[in-house]
Amino acid sequence: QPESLEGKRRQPNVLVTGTPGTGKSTTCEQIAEATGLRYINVGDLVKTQDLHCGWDDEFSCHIIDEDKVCDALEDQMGRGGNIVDYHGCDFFPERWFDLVIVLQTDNTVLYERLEKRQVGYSQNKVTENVECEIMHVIVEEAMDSYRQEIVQVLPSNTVEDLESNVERTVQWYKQVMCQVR
Ligand code: DAT
Repeated sequence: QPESLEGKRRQPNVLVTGTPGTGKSTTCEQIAEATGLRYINVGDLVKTQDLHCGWDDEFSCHIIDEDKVCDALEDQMGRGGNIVDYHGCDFFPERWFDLVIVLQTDNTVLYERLEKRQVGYSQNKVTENVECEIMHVIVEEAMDSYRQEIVQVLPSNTVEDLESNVERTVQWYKQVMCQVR
């Protein structure tokens, strides 16, 4: 547990990362609801604020402009009180986050979730994402980018997992807020 928050923040910032389909947005929404943390979906932000630098034909998606994203979020992150959702984590400033959660899903479960996803989610993308999960790409990225003490790798296979992940994060938040006050 951090004894004080980085910089001048009066509330913590939490990052929830993981392969697409592991449950980041569902988890973030529930934590935001219970804590009052502001939910920031970086993928949506890239679209609504045009924070991209081109189009990737192979995967039919925008190529994120990481510098623009960091500039757009800097002030807000400096104030604290945010929960950030993105399927990558190596380009955010390390100092932004007090807790980094990496969600993990068994590949058969993940495959089914991604197959069910919005029409137009190509087979290419489903396979790519399941492989990303099997290779532990995001877990390793998080381990390489943040202090081990603040990284929590949590299973997200079942509704019980979801509830438990939300509950433990809400408890962490309450404890941090007691220490800050
Ligand atoms: P992400 O934001 O990581 O792409 P999501 O929150 O949109 O993922 O979840 C993908 C789908 O899986 C969605 O229909 C909700 C469901 N889901 C998420 N976490 C789950 C869990 N722990 N158990 C069962 N279903 C889950």
